Amino acid sequence: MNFTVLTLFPELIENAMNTSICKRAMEKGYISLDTIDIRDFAENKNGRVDDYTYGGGAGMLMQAGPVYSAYKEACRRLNKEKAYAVYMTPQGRVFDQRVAEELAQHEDLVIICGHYEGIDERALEEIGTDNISIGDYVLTGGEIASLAVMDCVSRLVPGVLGNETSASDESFSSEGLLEYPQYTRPEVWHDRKVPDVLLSGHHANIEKWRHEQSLIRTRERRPDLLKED
Ligand code: 6GU
Repeated sequence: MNFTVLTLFPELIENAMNTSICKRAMEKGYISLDTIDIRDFAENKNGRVDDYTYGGGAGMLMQAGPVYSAYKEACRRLNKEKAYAVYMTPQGRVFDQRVAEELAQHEDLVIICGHYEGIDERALEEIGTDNISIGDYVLTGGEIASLAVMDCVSRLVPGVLGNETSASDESFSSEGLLEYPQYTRPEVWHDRKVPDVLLSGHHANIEKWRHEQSLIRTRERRPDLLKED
């Protein structure tokens, strides 16, 4: 999986991705990250990439030219005529595990992070972006949202997690249930004991208990997940 992020804050993206599992995945070559600073494609001498909106109203908009030039540069680096592009916007389809699995099928993802009040619509139309939101709230820019998407997609790339079962066992697995509670040593902590069944060594009973706990937990915390879709 090759991520290319178009952003005004390339350092934020690089720093966040150079941590933990994503860092190791890059070192091992399972994923790669390239950032393109949209400001490098400013069409004036002072490096501005925003301007007032036609029709008036508050706030500035990112201009079509610099965003489109940055996208073409991404395509050039990827040796592709048209690379799959995702625009991070609260107006997009809401990101979930299913969208993550879909995005993980692409070899290259160009992720566009907007700022100010957004991006001139013509650039987005010309590129033909897939529009993605990470939830119904508003962030100041697409960068933090892009990091959530890249982190989530990365752990679906074969090899990244090492242990192949751990991605599918977790919350939002194919069964759509939350994960069961887990425990590690010590056996007793603050007078709280690890459930006996987990110490029994009886694997069928352990599996049954875990499935029951998943159901209880989902019913309590996310009853919406139990509704048929
Ligand atoms: Cl993708 N971008 C911004 N700016 N705000 C958001 C978002 C994205 N998803 C939820 N809120």
